[in-house]
Amino acid sequence: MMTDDNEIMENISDHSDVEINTSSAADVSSVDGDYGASQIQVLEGLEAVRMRPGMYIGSTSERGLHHLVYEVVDNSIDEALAGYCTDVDVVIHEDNSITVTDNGRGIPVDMHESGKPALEVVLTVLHAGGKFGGDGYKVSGGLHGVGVSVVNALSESMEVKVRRDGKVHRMTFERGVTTSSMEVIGTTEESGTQVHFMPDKQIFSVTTYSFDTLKHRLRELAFLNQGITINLTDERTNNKESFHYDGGIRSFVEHLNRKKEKINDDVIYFNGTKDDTVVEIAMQYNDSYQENIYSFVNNINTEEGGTHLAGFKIALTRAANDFAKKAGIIKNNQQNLAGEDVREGLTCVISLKIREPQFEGQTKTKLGNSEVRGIVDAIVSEGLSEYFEEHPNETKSILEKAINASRAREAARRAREMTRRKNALDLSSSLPGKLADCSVRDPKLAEIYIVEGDSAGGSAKQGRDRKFQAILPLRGKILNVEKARLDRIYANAEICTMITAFGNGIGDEFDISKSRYGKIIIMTDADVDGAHIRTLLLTFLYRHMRPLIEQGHVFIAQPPLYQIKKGKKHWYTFSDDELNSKLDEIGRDGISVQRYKGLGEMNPEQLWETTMNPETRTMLQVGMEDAQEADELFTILMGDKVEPRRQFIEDHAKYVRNLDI
Ligand code: 0RA
Repeated sequence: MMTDDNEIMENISDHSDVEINTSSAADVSSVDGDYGASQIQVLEGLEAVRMRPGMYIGSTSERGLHHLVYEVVDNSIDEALAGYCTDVDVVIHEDNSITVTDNGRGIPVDMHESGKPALEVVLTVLHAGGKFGGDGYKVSGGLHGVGVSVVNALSESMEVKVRRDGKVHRMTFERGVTTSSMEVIGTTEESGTQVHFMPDKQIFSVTTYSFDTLKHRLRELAFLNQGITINLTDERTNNKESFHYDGGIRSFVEHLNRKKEKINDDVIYFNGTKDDTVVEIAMQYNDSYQENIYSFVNNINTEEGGTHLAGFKIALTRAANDFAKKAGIIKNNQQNLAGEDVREGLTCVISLKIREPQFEGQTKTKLGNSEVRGIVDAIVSEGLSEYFEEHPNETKSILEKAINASRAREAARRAREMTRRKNALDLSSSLPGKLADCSVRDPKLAEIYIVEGDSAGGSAKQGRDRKFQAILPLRGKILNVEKARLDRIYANAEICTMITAFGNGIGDEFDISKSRYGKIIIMTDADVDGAHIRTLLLTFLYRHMRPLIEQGHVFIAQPPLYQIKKGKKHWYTFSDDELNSKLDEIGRDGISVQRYKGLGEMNPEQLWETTMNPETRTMLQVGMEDAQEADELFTILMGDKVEPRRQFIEDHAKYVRNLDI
């Protein structure tokens, strides 16, 4: 381990000069040693972390496991923000332990008033980190706000090496308890901290690190902290990534838009500081109809928005209208552009560094500081009006797009009103005629099958349990909403049918409490056309009824591919592999195998038995772990290639077997 660690250390400290001091008498105090009062208190502190790890790192599953790495890296980023650190290395070792190395100042090693080295206090006392630091911007202590001592408490073993004051210091721990006190193991001219830890298998239900998960967050951190270099190495696979962006969040926006057709070629960027609040904004329009705004406060993704986002939106809408009027692009008697018009096709990253963030909301990712709204508003107003003045061509394209969006919004409103009026006049048509509804009215119990084609619809209607299963057959392919604005969406019969059947409305009017069904189950043929229709449906749900997916209401039915018959017995299999292994289990004599080409080939009983009966069916539940990636994928998905689509559905849906048992 020593050699490995030093090698890593050397990667970032070019002239390191480590002397291993083999003669130093290591003062190893074991767990069984005697404690002073303060030591007992320390143990109690970290014991609390081990008793209720979820309270400190959110969860003990995959998320929490990865959070350990972020917690350490956040401390390195703090050093970078304070101007002392340029490089951070993260290594996933073969045994799924982690090493984080930085070239910051190093955790302080001088004696603390408690008579222990500061290093030991930082690693063994909850929330001790802050006591030693200056008063700069801090990102550590962010979302869960816990510090490296929590990582220590939740690690089977931890080894920390600190280069500071000309020496290399070392300390080791097990489950938060000191196993060897601080010793000097060499001299150095560099500074920095290296933490090696093995997550505790007694605590975590998952102990395998995901390269992609770490990669995603570390890349994001490199975008958000311009100039820093973050290296990620996976020794299990020899995978390596290095992130360094001189463009900071400008590069972030370029990255997010890399697969899109741009409206303004160069990313719009401005920044400003007021009352210690540092604001940075990068934005670029693309030709899609989606709005993608990511906001961060002290590197934390404020998914629930907050005052900074509100300030940005107000300023953008106002600046766009002011300029459009001044330039005569909209006349004084014409309606103003709405916020959503000006945000159509916008990709934007807002990043704030602030001294005392107040996080609110369900997931504590909503910024509450009220003074921030005005600060962001002022900086955006000034930055944008300057940009508009200086870039007339780009501004013209951006405003033209907003005006088109505004026209489409008007047309959609008229279409919506027409639909409403029609429904009000003709009560019998308030639910679509093609819908075979269920009798139960409790949405928790009710489910709706969206079925491809009238013939499969017929089998499903006969095979279902009409008490709680509704069937809605769709004819042909639905509109690709990725390439359409709301006005065209409202004009599409298949989509209107679904909107009415689901009961929620769409877009801004979407209301999850109006759901008529607790489960929306997409049932299409197991062929290319079926996959396409399924993707179109998922795209529609993702773009316009996202909470249904986020809250786990959307499922994909899994009809079998084969029926195997032998005498009076029969079996179903869902893949070629399963077919072959089944045939190896039961033998191939006197066997007949039927391959289903479509749902329509199954009779109602078979469809019920294999695909619809909650006791026996298998379904995929559609989940959205990461909005950024999902958005990108939905863009890719609507291309012409079938394979990435299939892969997407496999990656983003998890199997749920016999759901209701
Ligand atoms: C306490 C105080 C200071 C820095 C750190 C902790 C620190 C912790 C970690 C964890 C990983 N890398 C780290 N780098 C620094 C402030 C140091 C000072 O004021 O000199």
